[in-house]
Amino acid sequence: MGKILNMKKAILVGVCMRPSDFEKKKLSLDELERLADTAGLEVVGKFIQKRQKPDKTFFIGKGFLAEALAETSEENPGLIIFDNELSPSQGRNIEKEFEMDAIDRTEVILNIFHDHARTREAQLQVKLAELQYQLPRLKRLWSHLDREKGQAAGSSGTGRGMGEKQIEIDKRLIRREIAKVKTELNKVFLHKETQSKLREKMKKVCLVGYTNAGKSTLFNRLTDAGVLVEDKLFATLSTTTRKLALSKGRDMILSDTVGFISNLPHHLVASFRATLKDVVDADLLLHVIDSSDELFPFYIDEVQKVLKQIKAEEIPQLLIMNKSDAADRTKMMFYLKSHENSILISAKNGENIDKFLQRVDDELHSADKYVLLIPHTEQKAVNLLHKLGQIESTEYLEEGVQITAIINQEDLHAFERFLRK
Ligand SMILES: Nc1nc2c(ncn2[C@@H]2O[C@H](COP(=O)(O)OP(=O)(O)OP(=O)(O)O)[C@@H](O)[C@H]2O)c(=O)[nH]1
Ligand SMILES: [Mg+2]
Repeated sequence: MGKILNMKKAILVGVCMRPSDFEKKKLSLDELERLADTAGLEVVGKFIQKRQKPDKTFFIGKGFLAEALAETSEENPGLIIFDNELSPSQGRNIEKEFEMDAIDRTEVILNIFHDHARTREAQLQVKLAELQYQLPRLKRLWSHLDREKGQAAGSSGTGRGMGEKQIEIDKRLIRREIAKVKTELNKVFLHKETQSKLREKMKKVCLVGYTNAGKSTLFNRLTDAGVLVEDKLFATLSTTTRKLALSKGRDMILSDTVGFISNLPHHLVASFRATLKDVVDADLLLHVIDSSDELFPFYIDEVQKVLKQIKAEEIPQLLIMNKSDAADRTKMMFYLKSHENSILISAKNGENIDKFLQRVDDELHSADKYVLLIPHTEQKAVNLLHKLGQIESTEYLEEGVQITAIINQEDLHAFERFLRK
């Protein structure tokens, strides 16, 4: 992961394989530029080649890349960053041919994660992802040994290069390290499991969304956690959880968590199992969206894709259209009308926050609403219901009192026999 650190200037390149995807590809390169910027790099050129399929050796056309480099030669870039995923051998071929370092989007993201990991949990998760990314790419570091010393042995057909042996030793070391980190992470995971068992009775709510949507800003407005907020990608990497009082004495557990991004490397998703556990276990997801970005529907889809990947797509969602202060109001009104489960807020200036909390409360407890018929002889049960539940309506009928009330799951057993079918 050291390549980025020594470089300052980079060019970004991407291959677009379907003409209809060209606009999307441009967006993706803009995002890659933001990622590079967050990683401390200066982007001096962006180039997209349209071609039907990737070049086997270099991924991108050799002539195209040579031209891109010639065009930016005055800036003297030291790094080529690919928006598409490079195979280890393609990376090696480019570095050899152009005598320049070449990395892909995944490596940039891993670098940012590395720099932003502040908690032990995040650090372990990033380390696991890095090791898994390095494993198939080790050859890059050692191929020079094959060229220098191994060739004679290699040409006999049976012998193997020094580099190759070294790679195997290194691979074994890395595998051992991976196992160690996984054991550590499992401990974190088990600890979380115990913690969440203790909190089982309370409803769990999790903020999810694209990176930079404003999840942590909203979290801070609702709690006193003081989570770091930054106009940078991936400011948050580990989960912070707080108890939060809703109306009428009901509580919920709210978690702020890592943001998502398009084409999230799958190693990262797998490595972030401990952090993403809060998402998977939630009763309700608050999907925070930057509605000041006119492309927000695209980002919504990207987040849904990741939720599907981690098997959280069935959990009920509220779409929190954030940054209302900077959004196009007319457009938003139209969107809100056609999406019932959405609400417009500003985490920054507090607009609509009370209404939003009411919606969360309703959403969480709508499933806990019951109609009961309590005989007039059971006044004690009525009293208990007033104490434990939240009464919505009362009607006096001949056979008893008919009450509509919200009752917590753990109190339900006391009223089971009065439930109306
Ligand atoms: N105008 C405006 N800006 C906001 C609002 N909410 C958040 N922001 C800004 O958006 C940027 C990102 O905010 P964060 O809260 O760090 O976003 P996040 O979703 O937690 O981002 P990651 O942790 O990187 O995934 C910051 O510069 C915030 O000040 C809002 O309601 N209006
Ligand atoms: Mg955050």
